[in-house]
Amino acid sequence: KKTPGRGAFFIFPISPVQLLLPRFSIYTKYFMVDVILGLQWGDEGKGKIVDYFASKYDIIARFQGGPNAGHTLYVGEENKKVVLHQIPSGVFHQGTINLIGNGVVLDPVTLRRECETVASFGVDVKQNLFISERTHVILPTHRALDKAAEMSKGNDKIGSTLKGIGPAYMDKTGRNGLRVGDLLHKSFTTSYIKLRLKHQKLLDNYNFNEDISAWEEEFFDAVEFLKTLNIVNGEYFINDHISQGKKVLAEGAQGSMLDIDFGTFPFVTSSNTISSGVCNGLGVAPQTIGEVIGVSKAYCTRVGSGPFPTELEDETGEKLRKIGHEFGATTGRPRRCGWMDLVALNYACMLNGVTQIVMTKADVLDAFEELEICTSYNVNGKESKQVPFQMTQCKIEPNYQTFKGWKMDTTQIKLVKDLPGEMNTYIDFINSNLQAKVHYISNGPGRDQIVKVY
Ligand code: 2SA
Ligand code: MG
Repeated sequence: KKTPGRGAFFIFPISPVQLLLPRFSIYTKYFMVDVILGLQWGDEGKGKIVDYFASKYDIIARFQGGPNAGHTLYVGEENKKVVLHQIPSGVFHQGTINLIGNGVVLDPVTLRRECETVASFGVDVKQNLFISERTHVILPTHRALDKAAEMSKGNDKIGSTLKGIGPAYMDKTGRNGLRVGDLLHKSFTTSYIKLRLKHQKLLDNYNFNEDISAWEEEFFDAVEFLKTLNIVNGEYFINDHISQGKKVLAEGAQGSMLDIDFGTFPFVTSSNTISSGVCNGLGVAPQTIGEVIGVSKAYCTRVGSGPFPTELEDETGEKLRKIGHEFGATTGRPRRCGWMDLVALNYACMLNGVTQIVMTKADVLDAFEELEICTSYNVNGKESKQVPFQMTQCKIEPNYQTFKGWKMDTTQIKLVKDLPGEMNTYIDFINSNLQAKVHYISNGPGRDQIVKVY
């Protein structure tokens, strides 16, 4: 399989280091893992981009997040829409291995449902899906706790997807959680009851008294199903494949601005969404990481609460939402919309070590007379090009540069030379103000609607 090169060496079919070092030695581990991740607040269109690149890779692996993700793909001749939450987006590619890594939190109920969906397209998950035994399991009480915690926060709620993500990661770092490997043990029911009791006390504190027995019944059925899948030691599994010269694509979920450490805390998700999360979430060493492909929309969206400096709470925002079909793929919630934010994007490029950018939904801007790009913030009245520590407690006003819209349908364009001049100006400006360059432009949801810039 072809190996995309690294950074400035994109013209080489494989990276120079790999040319110099013998394959099938331990050195093949260099640059064997490329990463695709979101540079904004999620929903950048990562699913389509992973699907686009998937055939170049042997393994597609999820390294963080859980059923809060919603990766939309269009499958088969009829372009049927499928939204994946737990299964990596390479699942429809024949011969590709899909790995759910240890950094993920896994809801057996969602997984089972999704396995049934992909099976209806003729995909045999017993052949191409592998799950790390170290992956933490989302229990019904985690979902209940997520709901109870959000309800207790009132107006300060995070706007979580209510999938139990936060509580499951809390049990991981709190050293209480149950892992997929534990499901196979006789003692699982005892451990489950013990943890459930702990959760019940917390739920009582929240005065949460919804009956979750139906969720539990579904959960235990799904656990039986999960036990029939390929449960592996993920870190040996992936490293063995890497040392056999296999290429891995790590698929990020959510986005860099939702990272637990660097996002707009506390309005973030509970995992490391940035490229460093790949090492922890799969058990691969830093020098295995090659290309870091950052996906960014040509504008910005955010679902859930929290700071969003370039948000447009007006007709223009409404127009972006309508044309861009900006509604959550998991929860159906309307997404907040706004202009491209170079301060946040540069921050994400820095944190991830992005080597190429894919700009998605460029065609959504086709209908706009004028476009704005945020080039700096006024933070409490002082101009800054940095993302501040506490975005919620300071006044942030974006400074914009205005661009002329291209006002034409770009959805059928295949070659960079056919892009409208105004779009080139828009992209050139972004390129000259970012630490990474736009290598691809996605101009529609279809598999073939992508223009290679470099
Ligand atoms: P959580 O559920 O604890 O991870 O929520 C915490 C915050 O993270 C945001 N979040 C997301 N933002 C965008 N897209 C996500 N996935 C779905 C999608 C979301 C949906 O693809 O559309 O359908 O609503 C995602 N997952 C988590 C969330 O909004 C909170 O702000
Ligand atoms: Mg999404």
